[in-house]
Amino acid sequence: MLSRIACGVMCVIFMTAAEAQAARVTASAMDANGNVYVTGWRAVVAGSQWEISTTKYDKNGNKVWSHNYPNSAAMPDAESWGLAVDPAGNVYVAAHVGTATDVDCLLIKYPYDYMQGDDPEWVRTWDGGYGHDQHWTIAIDSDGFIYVTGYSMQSHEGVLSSDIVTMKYDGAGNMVWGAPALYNGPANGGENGFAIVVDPVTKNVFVTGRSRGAENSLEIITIMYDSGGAQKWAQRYKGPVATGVNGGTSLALDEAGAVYVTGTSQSSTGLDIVTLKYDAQGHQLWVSRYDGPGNSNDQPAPLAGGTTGIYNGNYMQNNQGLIVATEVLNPVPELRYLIGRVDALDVGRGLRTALLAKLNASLDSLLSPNADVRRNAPHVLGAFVNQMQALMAEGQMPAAVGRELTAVANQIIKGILGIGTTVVYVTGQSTNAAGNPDFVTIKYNAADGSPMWNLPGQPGTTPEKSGTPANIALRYNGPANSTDRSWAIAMDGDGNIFATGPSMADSARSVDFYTTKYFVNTYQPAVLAEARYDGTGHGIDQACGFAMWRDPESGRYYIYRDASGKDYVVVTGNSIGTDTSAPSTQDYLTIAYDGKLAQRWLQRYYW
Ligand SMILES: [Ca+2]
Ligand SMILES: [Ca+2]
Ligand SMILES: [Ca+2]
Ligand SMILES: [Ca+2]
Repeated sequence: MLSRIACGVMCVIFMTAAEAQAARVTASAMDANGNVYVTGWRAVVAGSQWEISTTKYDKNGNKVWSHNYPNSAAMPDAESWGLAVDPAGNVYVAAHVGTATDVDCLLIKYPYDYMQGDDPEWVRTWDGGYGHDQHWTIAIDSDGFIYVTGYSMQSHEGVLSSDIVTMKYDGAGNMVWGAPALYNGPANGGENGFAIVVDPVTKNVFVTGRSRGAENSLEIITIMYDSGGAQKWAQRYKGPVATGVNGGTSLALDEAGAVYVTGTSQSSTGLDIVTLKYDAQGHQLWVSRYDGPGNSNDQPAPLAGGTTGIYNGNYMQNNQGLIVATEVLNPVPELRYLIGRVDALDVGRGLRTALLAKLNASLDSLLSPNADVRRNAPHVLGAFVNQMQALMAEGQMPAAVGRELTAVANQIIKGILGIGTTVVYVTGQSTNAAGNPDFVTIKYNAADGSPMWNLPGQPGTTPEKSGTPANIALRYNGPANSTDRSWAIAMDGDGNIFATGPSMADSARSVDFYTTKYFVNTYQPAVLAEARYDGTGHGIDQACGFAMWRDPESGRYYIYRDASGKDYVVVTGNSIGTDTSAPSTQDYLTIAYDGKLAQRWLQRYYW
């Protein structure tokens, strides 16, 4: 048996036989020289034996090496789920290996100078002693320590259920914490760790995932361990439905050590995308829910809704659904945007004229060639803020409008002064008014969780409804008005955002890779470039994530940019090739695009 999400004794999700024949890309990364590493797993014998396959390409797309593990009939169940490269170029693959009744956590190290035909430098397995144990994902720090999380079956009061299991290894393969950290929830039910990050300064470790709650709900669980593996806090979020399905899927840290989590959360009308902020001490600072225009299912990437019938975990690259960044707003175009908003306000003409006079005076100051005049721009804009607040206090300005426009003006003032704002980007899929899922990307202010975009009248949205303004999100509904799912988000060195995932094209080519680039540091974001890829078999082609480079200082992941300034937007996923006989129904596909999403190279890996 293969590829399960254990969520306790009550639910274990298994793949269908048809899926079991296929291969899956599950993780990828890039090193400091632009080399690309891709891992996944494939059927050796259709339906009964699988092995892990990991490949290195150089930045021009030439295959450097490939290694399969273990190709053993005695251990027929081997699947990888995470890949990370340390600053020295050593490559680690997080996985599981075993039999239908007992798989164990597996970690493989390929050294930086690994050559085709070599054995891995080391292989470590860990057996919790009660059946299935597996790593879902991996993180790395600048000192070369490796962190993995996943689940481990454990015995609680004589009943077996899964706990979150988190481990720290050094580069020599020693388990640093002595024993893995296990988290068991209050219900002695099923727990899963889906994403992990490490604070680059404190080396505190953050894990998010899913945990069974007291009312049989599935809840978002977020845990912090210190650098020695001691659990410092664990916070749960169960959402508005008592027995709801919730799960954390991605997380990231800001420079103050606060942690942001995105996940799936059930509401009375389906699933919502939920984003949470906790400070470093574990206090929940805000929660922001997104319910799309279809008022139905909305989920961040990757999907973790195992009990809802829309589980797509086999296609995921873990922890690619959320980005935290610090940005400085460009004040001139944003001030023009604010002028347009105020000009459209339904207030008295005299009042509108007075507000616009302050904004236009501020814009004139900003554009002045005289430095002394330019310095006056924030003060004039401050007078606008003061007048807005007075109008709100007097009841002459609707509070929601006044608050939003005041927030915009304050952001522009920060932009003029060169002060950065920490923001959060979340991507996923969201049901539109026609009832099918679209790509969705949302930007929040990290200070309070308020949305930062305004996109009225975009295709696929409905008028603003209570709770979620429809116009806060960038959406993409593909040409078939069918299924489009954003499964990963990435940022380049200029702060532009990329999203990728599967998108339905038409009946002749089915689902394609769809990748898009957005200009985002603005109140009205725009599409900069798009790319669609149909495989050679013209079947289902599913992009599952980006191969990204980890900045060793910040610990954050970015689109790779080489020394000459060229971007490498590398997308990996699964694609139907021309050989459709089992077990080779699907190929690994890796595409490298340039910064304009023109294809640099493409590698199809099949057997
Ligand atoms: Ca085991
Ligand atoms: Ca919803
Ligand atoms: Ca759609
Ligand atoms: Ca296709």
